[in-house]
This record gives sequence, structure tokens and C-alpha cells, in this order.
Amino acid sequence: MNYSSLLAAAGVEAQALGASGGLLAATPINGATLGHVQTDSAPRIEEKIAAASAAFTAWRGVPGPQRGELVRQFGTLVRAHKSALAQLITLEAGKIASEGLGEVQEVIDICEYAVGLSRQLHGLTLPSERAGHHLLERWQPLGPVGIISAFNFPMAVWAWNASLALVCGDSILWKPSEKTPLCGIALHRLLEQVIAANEFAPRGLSQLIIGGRDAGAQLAAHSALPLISATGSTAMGRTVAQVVAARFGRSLLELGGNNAAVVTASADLALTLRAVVFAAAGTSGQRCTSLRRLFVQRAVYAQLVPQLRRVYATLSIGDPLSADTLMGPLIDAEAFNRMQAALVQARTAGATVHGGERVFPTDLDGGYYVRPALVELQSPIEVMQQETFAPILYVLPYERLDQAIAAQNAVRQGLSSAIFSNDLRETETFLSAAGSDCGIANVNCGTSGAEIGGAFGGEKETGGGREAGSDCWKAYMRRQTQSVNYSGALPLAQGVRFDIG
Ligand code: UN1
Repeated sequence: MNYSSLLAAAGVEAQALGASGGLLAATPINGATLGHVQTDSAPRIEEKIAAASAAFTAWRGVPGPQRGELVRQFGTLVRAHKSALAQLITLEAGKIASEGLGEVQEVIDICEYAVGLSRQLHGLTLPSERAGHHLLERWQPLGPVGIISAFNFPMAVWAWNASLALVCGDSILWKPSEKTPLCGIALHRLLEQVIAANEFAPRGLSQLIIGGRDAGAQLAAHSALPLISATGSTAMGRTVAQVVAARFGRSLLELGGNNAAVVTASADLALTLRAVVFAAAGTSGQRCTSLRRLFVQRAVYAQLVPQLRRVYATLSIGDPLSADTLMGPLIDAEAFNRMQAALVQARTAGATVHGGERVFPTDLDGGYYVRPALVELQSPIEVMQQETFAPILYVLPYERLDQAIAAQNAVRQGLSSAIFSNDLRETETFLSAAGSDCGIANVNCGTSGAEIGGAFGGEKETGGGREAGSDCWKAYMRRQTQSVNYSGALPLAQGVRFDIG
């Protein structure tokens, strides 16, 4: 199949990309090359950082609501190109059509959220202990923000950061994953169009950086960037965090998850089944919020797990561009090999593995398609500690809820979690201080598919960062405490006396 019309619709024609050199853009659908993308050299990245720094000094003086107007126009343009962008996501990341559309919708949603926010970047007025004084807290633009994003959400995660950073008065630099450069190019072109069309937006406000690990490292080490927001593996985040901390920069980390759900005896099993399959097999298990571990109360194990096995065995796997496909390919051979290695480890540890094998949809031989794997166990094994970015679901029976909660918390990561239950005591226990230790805890809905209105992120090796809704905008701003004396006298705080005569 020739994908050039899809590329053209998204504004990234293969001819314009170049025939050799740089980064190879490929589709996981059948492994075909889509084009070659020029990478940015270290000196070129340095220039882009300088341009973003210069743009910041102008942008921070533009009123917040006007900054919001830029993001409003960008969101509108994204909406107009929704289907072409969604198809590009499908082409380059392998997401099924509906999830591609969902991801672009997430971009639109966060833009609209940011527009509203541009009129609400509020501070505080606090009571001063000194007569005739005003004590204030005010949020100021922070500086150029470096954004490093991952292949699995090649547009939305950048948009969470970019839209908020822009309304907060920051300039931005984006290094998309080397596995999805075309998604980066296509989406960034739309933002560039909007910037070019608006006099009040300084040129250089948003920079796209194409490159690999070195390019990310260059951003992380650069003292001109007060904030680095990085999404990806825990190994990547550990390096970025240390480099950024060494220069007293801030990092906002969105790293690995190893998400679990607990199914109690009171659960609605039909609802649970749908939620579990979407969370564990959806996106071919390649979301940081994907469900990886399932703890099922022993009384309902024999009802739920055979149904899961049946659905897993019949789930439609194939071309993600076809409307009836529910599972597309893994991103590449490396992802497939990691999945197989994890399954070997599980079998060696005594687990019963259902599925997990490679499948070959017609005419798509170059793609890595797999049947999702269900791994049945009696107790946790070592391989469950790691986040394998593939559709593997470890399933274990449990007796008591406190044991299930302890088991779900007994991993190094802490992103998302869920309980399926119709018993208030169980759900409230799960949501209590003694319950889930994750950044996200859901009741009767799966671990993935969070809305943008809440803060997104997790604890422990997930990195502690929070992005998107709630008060996450504060990460993109500098907090300033201001004391104003309008009294004519000079009383000192804490009643200190200092009379110089
Ligand atoms: C990710 O996988 O990096 O909650 C982000 C979700 C999506 C975002 C996932 N809204 O699954």
C-alpha cells in the first residue's frame, strides 16, 4: 500500500522529507519507509535555543488572554485537520483509527482548556502582619521550556505541555520521539502557521528539534531552559533528572507505569471485562497507563478469567487503518523482542501464558502484530516488576482486599490504578490514605484513558510530575512573593527593631 496520500493530507509529503540521511521515518503497519527527516546538529540546536530565549523576552510581556488567543487559533486549526492528523498518528505510531482521533481530540481539549486558563493564572492576596503592607503571591512566566515526548502519544503529550506553557508566557522547544518525527513535523507546522499569522507572537516562539538521544541530552543540560518536561522510560528520566538537577533546573517527569487493577467479588463483571480489555490490550499495551497487572478476588476468578481468555483469543488484530481493528501493531521489532523475552521469563517462573505470539495479517508482513498475552499466576514473579511496553496482562487471584492493595502497590512505579467493586467500603478503602499509592486511582473504570481536566502523572519511579489539568499550569511559571509597603513607616517583620538613629 502507498501511504503518500495520507502523508500529503497531513502536510508531510515524502518528497519534501528527503530520500536519504537523517532519521528514518517508518510505519509499524508494514515496516515501510515513509521518508528521511533531516536531524538538527548540535550548533543548530544551540541556535534554536537562542531563538526561543529571545522570543521568550517578548512573549512574557504579551497579556495572558492574548497568549490564549494564539492557542485558541491553534486548537481551531488542529480541529480542522483532525482526521488527517489522526491518520498520521495511525500511520506512524500504529494506533487504531479511533484512538488516533482520540489523541487529536486530546490536543484540541487541552488547547481549549489552556485558553480558559489564560484568564485564570491567578495569584493570592495574603494578610500581612505589618500595618500598611500588602502581601501577594504572583505567577510569572518561567522561560523557554524543553519538551521531550514519546512515540506512543506523539501529539497529545506535547500539547499538554505546549498549550499550557504558551499561555503561561513561556517559549517552547519540542523534541519528539525519533520513532515519530512526522507527527512532530505535521503538528508543529500548524503552530508555526498560527505564529506567523499573528503580529503579537514573536518569531521563534516555538522550535521543533529533530534528533535522537543526544539532542535530548543537549536540551537537558542547557542552562537557558529552566524547565525540562520529559515523557518516556524510567531510564531516560533518571538521566534527564540528574542532568537537570545538577544545574538547578526543574524537571517534570512522566515515566514508566506498571498499573494494576483490583477486581473484588462485588464487581460488575461485564463492565470489568470491557474495561480490562481496553486498558490492557488497547493501544497494543503501549500506553504508560496500560493495565499490566490484575488482582482478582478468588470467588469471581473462575467467572472472569475464562471470559478474558475468550475475548483475548478473538480480538481483531490487524491494519489499524481499518475501522473494525481493535489492536494494531507494536511499534517495532525491539518492542516485539522485549515482549517475547518477558513471556519467556514468565514461563520459566512457572506462569501459564495464553497468547502473546506473533500474528501475520494479510499483506502486512513487515509489521509486528501480536495476540495479547494473559499470564496466569498464583503469586507475583520478578518480571512483573518491570514495565514491558506490550500487551501482557499478569492475572493473579487474591483473598483479602488489603493483600490485593499491598500487592498492587508493591512495584517501583506509581502511575495509575483501578478498583472494580460495587461495595462502598471496598472502594473507599482503595481511595483512602492506606489504599492505592498511585497518582491516579479509579473506581469502575480502567487505568488508561484519563481526561485532561485532572492532573496526570504518578509517584515513585513514574517521576512525580503532573501535567494537563488541575493546577499543573504552575509548573510552567515562576512563583513570586511580593511585599508592598504603602505606610510611610518601616515596620520590620517578626517585630525586629533596627534603628539606625
Ligand atoms: C501516555 O501513555 O504517555 O490516560 C499518556 C491516558 C492518556 C494519556 C496517556 N490520556 O491513557
